[in-house]
Amino acid sequence: MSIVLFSKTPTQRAIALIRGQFSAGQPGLWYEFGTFDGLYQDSAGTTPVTAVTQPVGLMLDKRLGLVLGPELVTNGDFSNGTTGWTPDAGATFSVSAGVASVKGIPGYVAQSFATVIGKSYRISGVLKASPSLAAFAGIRKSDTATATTNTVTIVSASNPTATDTEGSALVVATATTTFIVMQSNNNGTALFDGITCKLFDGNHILQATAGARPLLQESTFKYLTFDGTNDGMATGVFAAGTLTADMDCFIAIKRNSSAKSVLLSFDASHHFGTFDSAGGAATASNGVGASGTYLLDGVAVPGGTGTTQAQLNTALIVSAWHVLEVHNLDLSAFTQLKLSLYGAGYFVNGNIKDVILLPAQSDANRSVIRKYLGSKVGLAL
Ligand SMILES: [Ca+2]
Ligand SMILES: [Ca+2]
Repeated sequence: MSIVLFSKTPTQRAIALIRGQFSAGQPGLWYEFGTFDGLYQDSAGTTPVTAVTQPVGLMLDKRLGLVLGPELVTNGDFSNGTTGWTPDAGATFSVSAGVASVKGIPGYVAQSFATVIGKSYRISGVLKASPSLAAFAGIRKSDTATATTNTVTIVSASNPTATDTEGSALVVATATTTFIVMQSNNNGTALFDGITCKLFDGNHILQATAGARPLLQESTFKYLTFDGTNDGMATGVFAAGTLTADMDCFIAIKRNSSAKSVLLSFDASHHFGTFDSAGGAATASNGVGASGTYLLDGVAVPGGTGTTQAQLNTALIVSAWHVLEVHNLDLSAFTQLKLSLYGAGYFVNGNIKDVILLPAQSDANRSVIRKYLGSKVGLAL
């Protein structure tokens, strides 16, 4: 009998450290793409990324472990008849053999539950093969029982007669009460089953416009390429204070041109990671507290707490990978985080690898995270 002791590699130790910093649900985000895991071509999370050169419409925040929460829908499998579901005045609603039937001109049958604005939820459902034609039938997320506000279609068809169709989408809650609505138009009878909704917590980041999605590329390692024209992504809107007043951000980046750009922003007056050769005395962090300090590959960028856009531009040499750090950011006023979406003239022309935003760390921890990101882009830091 022998005992084998496994010692962790530096990468394993770094991943364990990062996970540990989020183990109690701490604020921040962690976009990590050593694999295709957590990347989707569309913004609803329907089509996974399966090859390099594909667009990335949704990138999941891995900081909370990508764990689904408990089921929020009552009787979504209709095993308990019509329990939990409420038809509007125009709907004929019944359940038979565990399948819901909705008819109307139009008819709506809804269920609501509490949600947190800005948090992401995974909603799925099946539009069953149905007995009669309908101009539209589907399952939708909405802020109202008749699907009038902030509506997202999970699955739908115009003539749902032939086959079962399953739909699934990641949606961001836009109200404290969210409705799931089964709808059938034009007096068609539509059949539904298997409706579920679970919290999928994290600051997932997305781009709804196909032409503005970064592309996944690979050269030794995987990274995202932003075209400098319109590519960028944004999280859902969350409450101020969700991100806190003392945070550190780590990004591996390789610029493909010296064009001015903004890495991360909330609005015109709240941004950081801003580099611009003509930026003069304008600070590289704007509206995010006075104490943010920049390091590049572990070396302080000149300017101290007042690093300017021109100083950051000079430090971030084009066509080379760097690990950029910003320490002690005050992000408490942010209600959204945009990656390369500050606006016209400021899109990132370059490659971005992992992004980690977390509560401010000790210098020892910062060193571990820096070396980890560096190792992923071929830098020995
Ligand atoms: Ca059923
Ligand atoms: Ca583009």
